[in-house]
Amino acid sequence: MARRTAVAWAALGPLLWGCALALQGGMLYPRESPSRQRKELDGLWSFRADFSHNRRRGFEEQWYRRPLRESGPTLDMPVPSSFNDISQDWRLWDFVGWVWYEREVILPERWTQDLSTRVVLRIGSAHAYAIVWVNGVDTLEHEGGYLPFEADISNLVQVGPLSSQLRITIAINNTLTPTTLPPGTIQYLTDTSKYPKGYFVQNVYFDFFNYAGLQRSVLLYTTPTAYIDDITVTTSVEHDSGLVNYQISVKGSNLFELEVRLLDAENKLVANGTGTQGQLKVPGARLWWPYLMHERPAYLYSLEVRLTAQTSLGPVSDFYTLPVGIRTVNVTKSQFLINGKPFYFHGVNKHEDADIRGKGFDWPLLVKDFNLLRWLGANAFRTSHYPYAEEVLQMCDRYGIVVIDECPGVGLELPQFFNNVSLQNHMRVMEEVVRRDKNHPAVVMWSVANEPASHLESAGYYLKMVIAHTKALDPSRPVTFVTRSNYAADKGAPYVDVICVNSYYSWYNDFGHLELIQRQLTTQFENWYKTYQKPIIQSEYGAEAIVGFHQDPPLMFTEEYQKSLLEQYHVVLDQKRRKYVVGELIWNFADFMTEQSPLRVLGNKKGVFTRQRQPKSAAFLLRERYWKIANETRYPYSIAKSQCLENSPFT
Ligand code: GCB
Repeated sequence: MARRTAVAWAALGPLLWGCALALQGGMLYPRESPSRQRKELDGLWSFRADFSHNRRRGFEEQWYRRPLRESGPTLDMPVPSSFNDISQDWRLWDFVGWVWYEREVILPERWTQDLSTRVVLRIGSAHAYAIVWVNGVDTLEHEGGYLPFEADISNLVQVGPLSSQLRITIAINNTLTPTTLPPGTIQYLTDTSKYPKGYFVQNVYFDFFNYAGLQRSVLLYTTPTAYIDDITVTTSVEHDSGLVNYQISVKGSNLFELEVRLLDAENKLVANGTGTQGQLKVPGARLWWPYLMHERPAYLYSLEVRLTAQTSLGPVSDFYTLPVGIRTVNVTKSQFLINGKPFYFHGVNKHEDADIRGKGFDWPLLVKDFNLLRWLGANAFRTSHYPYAEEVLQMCDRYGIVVIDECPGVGLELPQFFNNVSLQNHMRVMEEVVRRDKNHPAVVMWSVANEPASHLESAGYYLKMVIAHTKALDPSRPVTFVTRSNYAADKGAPYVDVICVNSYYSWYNDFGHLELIQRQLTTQFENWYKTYQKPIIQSEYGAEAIVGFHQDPPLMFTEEYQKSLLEQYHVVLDQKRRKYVVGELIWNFADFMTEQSPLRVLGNKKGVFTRQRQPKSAAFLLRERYWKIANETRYPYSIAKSQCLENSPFT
């Protein structure tokens, strides 16, 4: 029965995409091509936080109208980075309200003179609400951090001889409200014996520091005025052929031709087509396999799209190349299948934060993290608790690291967060996530939320709607949310494809009683499976360890306790993974910053690596385990390799 369901799903894959809800406008990653140029605006920006009483002085004095330095003092602020940890001004650490960024840019002459060039300003993310002015003109607004937004600014830059000088001003507000994602509340403290007049704090309902600012790259790029706006690719496998279904949207012309070529990794043409949609057949296709699941993981083809279009200024051409991995994803009652083979997630949960850059995107950190993931033998992670930078997903595609892509639906703890405005917003955010990440073979499942109050009736309806919407947007991937509710109370679980459950036995309950874990975890799995008969992922488990703290027999917060707790979980995971448990994701890959609280010592210390990416004892335990599991689950099966625990195993 289970097998039949999986096969039916696979067969429907290509058809289903045709029925997917149409998304308005594309959000293709800005790549250079013969018709497209990029200009990165990373580096130092001018910066000012608006400390005025109502935080609105910047608007009252219209700081965007002239260079920021003319309206008051500015700080140097690196982009990308969070602003919180950069300055010695302590007020910036947990500043709430509007901050202002500004950068002056000189554009290449062709961009401003050639009217068949379209100039786009793209902001990788601005947490949490942003307003953008170009040369003082209100150009763009966006709600929500962690996702890109952009505007065509051609008509602002193609206006005269001096137009090559550009001033970009971005005001960003990090206030979270009951309807933002994640939600938050502002609390005014009115007891004047304790607090000055107008004193307020921002309450968040999640366990990571609310870093803010321009945390990903800002860039300008060009396309011709008629251009490839979006490409959607889904893949399936028929016998030994790979099928690549594509759909392309073009803007700026109705008179155009599209040529599509699929090249293998050696640049050899393997299939081609024309028009806005079609199917490319690749006989003997090499599949995209996860890291360690197969000897040759992460094979990528390139889909080259060439547009030739008529415009009022004459003919133009546009080129875009999209990496494509051919793979299938299916879920049965007890298995998660990639390319028809059972896949076991042995991986981590991450955060994007590290050091003084906060959540600022950083190439050395990215590469280090991927080296550590491979060292660990991790084949997967969840983007807890928000979508990560696009460059992260590109690395996952290339390295074969499987991703559960989570939206910023974290901290949905209070009943008032499940209202209609929030729901509409949540659905819009899922549209943005799917629009951005739909073509990554590494992304195998969407997660719409982390630990919402899913025992509430209102949450049940809310989750049902968000999940249904996400499935309508992308029928090719399973959808989940991560729960910590009791199996009998959870109102959202009926709608997910995979049960993702978090538990912290012998950490948040029965402190120190490691001997209870096996009993409690076994009960947890059995109850969930009995009730839903769906595959289960242990989506979080772990314990805090402060690096260098030791005690034997183990006590909480020591490296020994963290290790022993993991070992207890592993006993049960080993029993259940042969049945219906399809994954384990440790909480957390690395220590990370949180708000200050008596429960946190300079942040959350559940990392198996420190915030500086050095291993704790638990990292070695996990490494041995993950390589062992990899050896057992590899396809096609080959004898365990002794070199697995060497430095460059299995490439
Ligand atoms: C959780 C949350 C995660 C926290 C973690 C903890 O359940 O999903 O965001 O950081 O527990 O360490 O408490």
